[in-house]
Amino acid sequence: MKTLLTHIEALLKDSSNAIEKSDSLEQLEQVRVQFLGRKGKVADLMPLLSALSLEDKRTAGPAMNECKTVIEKLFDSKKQRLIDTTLAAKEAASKYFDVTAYTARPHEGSLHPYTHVTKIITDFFTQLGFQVADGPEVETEFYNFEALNIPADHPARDMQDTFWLKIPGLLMRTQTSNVQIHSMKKNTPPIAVISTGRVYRNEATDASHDCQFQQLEGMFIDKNVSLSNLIATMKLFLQTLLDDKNVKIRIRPGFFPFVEPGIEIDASCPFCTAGCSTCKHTRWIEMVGAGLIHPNVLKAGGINPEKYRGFAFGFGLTRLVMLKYGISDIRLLHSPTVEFLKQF
Ligand code: FA5
Repeated sequence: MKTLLTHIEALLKDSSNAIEKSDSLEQLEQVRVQFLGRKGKVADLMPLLSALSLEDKRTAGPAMNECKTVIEKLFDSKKQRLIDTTLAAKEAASKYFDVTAYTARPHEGSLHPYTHVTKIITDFFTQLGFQVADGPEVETEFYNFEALNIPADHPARDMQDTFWLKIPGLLMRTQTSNVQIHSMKKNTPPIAVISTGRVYRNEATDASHDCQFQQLEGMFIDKNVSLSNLIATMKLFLQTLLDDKNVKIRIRPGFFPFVEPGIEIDASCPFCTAGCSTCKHTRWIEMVGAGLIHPNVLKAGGINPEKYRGFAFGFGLTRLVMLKYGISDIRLLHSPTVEFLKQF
C-alpha cells in the first residue's frame, strides 16, 4: 500500500513537470498518451491496486482516481493555455499584415526562340555593315524562280514544291532568295543585305520538316567579291552563332541554279568530340547553301555582271534555332504550348 502511494506521488510530480514543459499541442498530446493512455503510466499502477487487500483498496482506490483527475486537469489547463498563445501569435501577425504589399502579378511573357536567334543574327551582320531587308511572302513567279535562274521547265522547281495562289503567277515564296532580286532592283552596289522570314513548301510535316519554316538569306555585291570573302564571313558567323571560337567549317560542292560555283558549308559539331545524335555521329552538321551569284541573276536584278560580283547564302533559320536550343521537334516552334515557350 505504501509503495503504491509513493508511486502515485511520483507520478503526479513527473506528469506535472512533463505537462508544464510541453510547448506545443503535439508535444502535449504525446505526454497525455504517456501518462493517461491505455498503456500509460497510470494504467501501469492498476496491477498494484488489484493486489491490495480490500481495506487498503478503500484508501488507495480514491487516491488513484484523484491522481488521474489531477493529471487530466493539468492537461486541460495546459492545452487551453497553448491554444490561447497560438491564437494570440496569429492575431499579432495579422494585425500588421499590409494588404497593399502583395499584388497579383501579371503573367510574364518571354521572347520566342526565333526572336532570340534573329537578334543574334542581325547584331552580327549589321556590325559587318549589312543592312536588314524584307521581302513579300506572297510573291510572283518571277522573283521566286525566273529571276533566280529557275525557268518554268527547270528541274530545280521540283526541289521546292510550291503553294500556288488562285491568282495566276502568284505563289507563297519557297525561299528568302526572292529578297536578293528585290534588293538589287532597289539599290546600287555595293549592296550588303540580310533577310529573315517565313517560307512555304508543299511538303509533309515531320519532326524536322514543315510546310512553313524560316530562312536566313544574305547577299553581298561589289567589285572583286570572292569565294574567300564568303567562306570567311560564314566561318565567323557560325563561330558567333554557336558561341564557339573553335568551330571549323568544311566546304562541299552544292547545286543551286542562282549561284556559280555553288557550295554547301558544314560546321564541326559544337556538341561533341566523338559524334552524337545531333551530328548523326559524323562530327559535321550541314549548315548553309551558298555561292557566287550567277551572272544571269545579277542581270535580272539590273546589275552589270561584267562590273560586279557577289556572294549569296541561305540558311534554314528554323534549323539554326533547333540546333542552338536543342529543340527536337520543328512543330513546337509554332505551337502555342506554354510549357515549351516559357523556357526561353
Ligand atoms: C534554298 O532554299 C536556297 N535558297 C538557299 C541558298 C541561298 C543557296 C543563297 C545558295 C545561295 P534549300 O532548299 O536547300 O536552299 O533550303 C535551305 C535550308 O532550308 C535547308 O538547308 C534546310 O535547313 C531548310 N529547309 C528546307 N526544307 C525544309 C523544311 N521542309 N522544313 C524545315 N526546314 C527546311
